[in-house]
Amino acid sequence: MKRLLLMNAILWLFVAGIGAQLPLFPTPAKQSFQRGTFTLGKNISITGNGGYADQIGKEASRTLEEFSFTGTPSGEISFILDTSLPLPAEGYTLTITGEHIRIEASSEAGLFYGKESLIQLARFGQGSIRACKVKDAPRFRWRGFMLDESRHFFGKEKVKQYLDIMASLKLNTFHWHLTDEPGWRIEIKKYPKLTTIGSVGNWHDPDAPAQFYTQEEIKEIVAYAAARHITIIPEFDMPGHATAVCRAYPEVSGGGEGKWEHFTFHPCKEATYEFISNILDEIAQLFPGSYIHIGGDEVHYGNQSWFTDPEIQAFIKENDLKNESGLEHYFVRRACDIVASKGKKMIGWDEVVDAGVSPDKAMVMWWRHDKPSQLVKALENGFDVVMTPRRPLYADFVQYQSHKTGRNWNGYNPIEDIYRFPGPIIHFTKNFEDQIKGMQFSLWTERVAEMNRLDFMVFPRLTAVAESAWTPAKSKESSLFMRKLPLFLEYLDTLGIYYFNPFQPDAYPEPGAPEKEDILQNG
Ligand code: TNX
Repeated sequence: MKRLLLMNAILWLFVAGIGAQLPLFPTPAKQSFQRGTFTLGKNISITGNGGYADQIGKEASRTLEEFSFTGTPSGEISFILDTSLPLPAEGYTLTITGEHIRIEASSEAGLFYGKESLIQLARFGQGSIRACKVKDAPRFRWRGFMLDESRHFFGKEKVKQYLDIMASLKLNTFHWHLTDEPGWRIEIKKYPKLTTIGSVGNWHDPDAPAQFYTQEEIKEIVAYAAARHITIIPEFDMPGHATAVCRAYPEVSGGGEGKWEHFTFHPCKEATYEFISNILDEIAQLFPGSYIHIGGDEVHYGNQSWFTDPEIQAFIKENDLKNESGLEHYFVRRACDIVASKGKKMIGWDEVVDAGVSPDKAMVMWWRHDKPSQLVKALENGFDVVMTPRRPLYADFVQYQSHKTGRNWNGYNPIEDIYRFPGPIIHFTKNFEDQIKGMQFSLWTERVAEMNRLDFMVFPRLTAVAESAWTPAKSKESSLFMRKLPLFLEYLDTLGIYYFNPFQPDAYPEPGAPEKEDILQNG
């Protein structure tokens, strides 16, 4: 209660002066004010020009009803979908006068985003919207968020809530990290032990009861995302980070040592590739998007037995693979071909740049911020790239100097650094702009066990990610963004999200923080 009152007081101060800008997150490419105000109210007339435009009109109507504005509407709202309009993919225009609101787009996604902008203007304007013109389209095609549910599992309701907020922020890609050392999180009919054995445990407790998504739940979530123009990219991490799988089916395990026991797939057995292919058959069916992420990262953590196993060593010689890295690359090429055989394109972490896969069949996620050379190499080799460098785009890094739990690498990831991105590294991408597909905020959950800690690491930094991914550099201005941010924080309050408040950094305790510091430094 106290928190709410305080927030309201702060809000009042800010609403009074968010400046000459619309309360939109992300900031649109172009906005201008006109004379007049549109008043929303009961039984407002909303029309569409048929098909999807009618459907979107109904969705808008439902949401506006929920706001229960009591005034008399000053005019009507129309949604127009017209493929001949000269608007870019996902773009829209929004024209608001005292008498009408018109939203136009040449694509369904564009019309949807026009509707999301209208809803924000209505919500933050509390029923009255200044007359304005918005012409909007995204800077990047891939605007993503990744959630690791292997280390800790959060479940369907939380994922749906995040998909709702992502849609509001015009983020369009949810990368779902469903497999890793502690747990396998997706039902595969052909291999039931993946869930009866592989789903048991989490990062903190190897005996935690099995948690996973059934195929029915996956379908439900995929459809929920699709209705919000969000594509879900599943990740099945291999040949490393495969511990949960190998625990369930030791016959495909390639060993590992100590803490990293069973970390890798066996890279030489045909049975391994058959097993992976069968799993990918089911995954490809469940996820209609054109990409499947196969990981490919950090194999060296647990491939010790590759160096000593006589069968593996003989395989390296017979196939002229030179050494264990050559073998790793062979594995990635095989995985890439399997993914291609399912009619999909592979995505891999930036290690796969060295594997010799064709850029026609694979896309790269650049994550090692300390190796910009790997980004450049990916681009020079013709790969499309999504940028999610640890700094500033890993959400498991702390966001404030006094925070005690999370990662740090010669610094941390405050919201300001995310807002500036990709400014500081953009010179590396010069002349390769077409290959930069976008960016992603990635949340690894080794140190995220509770829901409120999850929220705290994601919000409000995700609003800055959305702005960096959507808004053209010339329309971004961090001081203006920070001035309107309290409005979004108030919205998060209504959703019960426990966010970090950059305006009162010490006011709310960091959730899940142990007595003693748990910071992973530079590693
Ligand atoms: C590196 S990023 C990993 C993850 C960890 C993360 C922690 C990547 C491709 N691998 O397995 O969870 O760091 O920040």
